[in-house]
Amino acid sequence: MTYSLTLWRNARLATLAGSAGWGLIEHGAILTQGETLHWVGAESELPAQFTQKINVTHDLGGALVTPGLIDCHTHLVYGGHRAHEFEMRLQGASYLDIARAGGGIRSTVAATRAASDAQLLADAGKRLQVLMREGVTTVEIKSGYGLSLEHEARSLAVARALGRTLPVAVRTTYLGAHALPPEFEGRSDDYVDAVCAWMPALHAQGLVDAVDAFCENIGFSPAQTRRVFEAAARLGLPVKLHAEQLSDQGGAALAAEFGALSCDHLEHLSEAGIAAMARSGTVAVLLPGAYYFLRDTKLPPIAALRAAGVPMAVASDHNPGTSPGLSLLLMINMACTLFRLTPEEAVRGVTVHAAKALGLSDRGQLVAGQRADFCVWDVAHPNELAYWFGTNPCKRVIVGAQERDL
Ligand code: DI6
Ligand code: FE
Repeated sequence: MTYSLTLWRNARLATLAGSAGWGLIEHGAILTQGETLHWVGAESELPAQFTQKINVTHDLGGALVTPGLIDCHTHLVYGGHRAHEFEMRLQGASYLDIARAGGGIRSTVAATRAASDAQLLADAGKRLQVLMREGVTTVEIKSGYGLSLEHEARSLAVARALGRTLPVAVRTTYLGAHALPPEFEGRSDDYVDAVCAWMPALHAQGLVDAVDAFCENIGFSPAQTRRVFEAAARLGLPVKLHAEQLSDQGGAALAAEFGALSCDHLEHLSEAGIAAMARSGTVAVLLPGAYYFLRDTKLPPIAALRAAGVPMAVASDHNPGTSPGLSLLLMINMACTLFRLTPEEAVRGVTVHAAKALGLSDRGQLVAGQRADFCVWDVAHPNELAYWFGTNPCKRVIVGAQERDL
């Protein structure tokens, strides 16, 4: 026997194989080898040559199995919180007013810089474990609350440490161009120079999988964003963008020009932006948590994105200012209720399309050759993942073919 296999049998599989449909397989089974899916199909069709190689068998009791969930846009590493700003907004202050008055992202930057490494790691770890209990097996974590070389490196290192110490895959994104730190007040072009200058050092330390920016009137201009993208391109790093969240800056078209993995938020996305994203194969990452928490009324152009064939992902955007939630399942529900995605689109949005938004082709579907990351659910049909909210039907999570504690 040259290799051994593990059998996970007696399941209803929602494979999400192919480009549409749930890919349902009744009385399904999965064979894993090492960390990989070796074979996926109906149990009755299990190839005979594999059966003698099976050394462990798990009975999943007829439960629904989906690919592991992927949260492709989070800001999990930060100090403090902003509950007081939430109260101010409830009394009529706007997110923009608070940001312009020096609150907002800047107040979290101060709290992040003041926090110890151990505190940042402990707080982010606690948050990540909440996401994991709902079936998240891959998570993207952005920096962007450090805004100096030292503190951006620290935030990214905390994200990497989480990936080493918890049974979850972590992808890091350098978001130095998130806000202007106070020491650069009135010198935003100098700050963009610094963001670009820090990038090679962060990359050399293995801290950066992708580069992001906040292209917005309270963030960075398209010209400044372009310079950040050029620096990323020089290092061969993929880019993504916080684009057209509060206004249309033409950020999506700019990102598409750089072959961006994703453009995220997109409430104010134009027709031209959609066309550019369709041409470059850029994923639209929808963030209903931020839309909800800001009580936004401008919907992202879902029907036009769908018509243009732009893949849509859904993510938590967890951050202390605009989306303090830690439930990807709730985001699936909100993507349907608020943005009118179908349940299948929303679930594809946290699996196949979320993987694509991270540039990962080895996960997101239950297909032979992909990573053996999957969830076992206490529901009968995958459309229920979009239907129930405020409850967690996740029963078991398997990462790299290893069952992890919930
Ligand atoms: N857009 C967002 O929604 C978050 N960052 C961004 O660029 C908000 C971050 C915050 O308010 O702390
Ligand atoms: Fe964000």
